[in-house]
Amino acid sequence: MKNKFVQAILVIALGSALVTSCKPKSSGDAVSGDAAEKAYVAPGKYDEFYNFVSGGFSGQLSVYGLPSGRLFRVIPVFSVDPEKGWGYSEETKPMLNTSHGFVPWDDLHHTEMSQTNGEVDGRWVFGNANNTPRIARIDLKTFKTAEIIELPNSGGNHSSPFITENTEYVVAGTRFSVPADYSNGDVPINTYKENYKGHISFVSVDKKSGEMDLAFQIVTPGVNFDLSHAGKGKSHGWFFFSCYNTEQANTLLEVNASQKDKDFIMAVNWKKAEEYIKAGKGKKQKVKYAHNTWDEHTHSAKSVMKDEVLVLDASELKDICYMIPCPKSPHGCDVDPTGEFIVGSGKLAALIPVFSFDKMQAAIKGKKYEGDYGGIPVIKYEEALHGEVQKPGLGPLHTEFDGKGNAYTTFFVSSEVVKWDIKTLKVLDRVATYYSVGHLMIPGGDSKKPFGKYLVAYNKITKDRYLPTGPELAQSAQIFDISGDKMKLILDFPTIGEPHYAQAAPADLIRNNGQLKFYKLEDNKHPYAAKGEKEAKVVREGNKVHVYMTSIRSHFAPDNIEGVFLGDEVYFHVTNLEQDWDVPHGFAIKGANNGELLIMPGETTTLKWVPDRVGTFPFYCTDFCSALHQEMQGYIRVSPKGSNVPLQFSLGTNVPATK
Ligand code: RUQ
Ligand code: CUA
Repeated sequence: MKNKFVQAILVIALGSALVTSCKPKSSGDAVSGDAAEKAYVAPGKYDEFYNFVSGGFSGQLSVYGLPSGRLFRVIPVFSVDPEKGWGYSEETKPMLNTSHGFVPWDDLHHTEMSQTNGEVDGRWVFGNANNTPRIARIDLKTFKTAEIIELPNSGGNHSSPFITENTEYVVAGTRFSVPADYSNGDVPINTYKENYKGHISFVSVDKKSGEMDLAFQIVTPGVNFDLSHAGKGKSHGWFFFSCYNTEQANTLLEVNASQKDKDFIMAVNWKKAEEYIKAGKGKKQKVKYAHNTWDEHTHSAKSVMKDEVLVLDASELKDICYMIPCPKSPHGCDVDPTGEFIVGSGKLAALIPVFSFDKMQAAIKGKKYEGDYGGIPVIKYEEALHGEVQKPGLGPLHTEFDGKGNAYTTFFVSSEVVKWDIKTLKVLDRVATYYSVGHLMIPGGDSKKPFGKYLVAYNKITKDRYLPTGPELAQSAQIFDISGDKMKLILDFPTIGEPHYAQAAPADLIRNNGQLKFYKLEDNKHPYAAKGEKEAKVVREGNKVHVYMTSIRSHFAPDNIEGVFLGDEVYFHVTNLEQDWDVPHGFAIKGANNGELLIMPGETTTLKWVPDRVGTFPFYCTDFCSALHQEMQGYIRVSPKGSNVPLQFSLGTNVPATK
């Protein structure tokens, strides 16, 4: 064992010398003459692909065009967003509700698009919240977060949100094993081995509506689940999770969780798990988690607290989980388009193991085990192994596929992307990234049908690549043309937040898939909607004042309001009466400490305003909507409590003056 480790270090040292010596001095050297042309999308022309890129610690998702790298939109997911009023309007606040209360900001790592028959179908993108474990579904008809479900029994929801080939499930594995929510968590930390458990969650997705439901969880020994991918084709029905810290350390993991030569990839037979659930083998456990849904008709979110989950025990039901040894602290866990090959990227390994689904099945049949891990059978390494990619680079993290038999793996330490042949395991090409690449993405590159053509590397460090911006520098993406034998760098562009995983789909698949242009006013079921200026009014209920307001180019109705008193809570329910594409109105009122609103055509959105002083306060539209946008304004008068100013409102006429 020792010898092997020394050998590995030698390989690493040698590899690193090789890699650094052949790194080009600057990007200029690496870009070929026709690169600019390949990434050039002429003004007024559309990109070929939509690219959905995780914002990491920004909690958001950004939408770029490929190959231009142009940024189209940032979608708030696990975040409030002042650009969209998300998390500021009364209607959107429940989307960010959790069993811990309102969480305005989380860490979104991975994105995954919905699939049909293993192919990207352009309906939804899913994203994970790492910190307070949640999964979000973003609707690609509206580019809006439509649903968020919290995951109990989890911590650091990292191996998520990966999906099965017909989007039957979106799956999540806990990064931190913790005492289950349904057990006593008040235990000494050094009792990790006895008391800490892993849970992986299977969240079902309704075929039509996309609505998610926590179908069941599987409890496993305490380890860190890192990443995962579903089987496809022949391996449909299985899910693969990389795990590290199989040492079960609870302190100084950088040393203590790097002891073993091999950790595991856990293979889960989820079809079998489904059978056990049907047979009533799931235990109902008391937990607490939020399920938040957005309603397109009320233009409002609702948050429901759930209190139960079905849990299957992997150590009791011997044929749902199997461990495959995998060197060494594996991170990425990627399945090739045929579903036969499973690639484990050991962060500390000097090779990449590639496992064979067929061999793994034969090993299970023949019981070729080397014992068990916490009651889960451990398949012998060689019995599941297709082969190893030798000397690929340093610090492999993630792998994607081009659908032509090639795999592309990122190397964080040696800062490169390496192309290799899945069958022969021969390295075919390598290209430097600037710098320290994490994830990579090929459009459809984790599906059955990759679109190939481009590869995007998402880099953690940019150092000298852009104009500096103080202590924090831009993160970046780099686009490579992979249509030929050699990868060619064609463009760099900065990203928002820290990019982790990304997805991409042909533009037409999303653009021509019933994308919404505006909300139909007649379908608006918001309880405070005013669907025409005649319905505009102001209603007092105790100390609550509800303003049913409309906006249309270029005025609000009403635009003069009197009879509001100090101590009142004022709710501006603003309905945008426009029925045309790309005509939002905004709403802002002086002193509001809850941000502003942006209201889409046909939508009703509410800003809560609690005046803190007597006086007259202007409000105005914040979105440049017409030539008379600057005229789109109004006033509200706030009088002392108990004053005799009657409640009045108007537009275009003067209400009788009250002193
Ligand atoms: S993890 S590098 Cu969440 Cu690889 Cu991003
Ligand atoms: Cu409405 Cu500017």
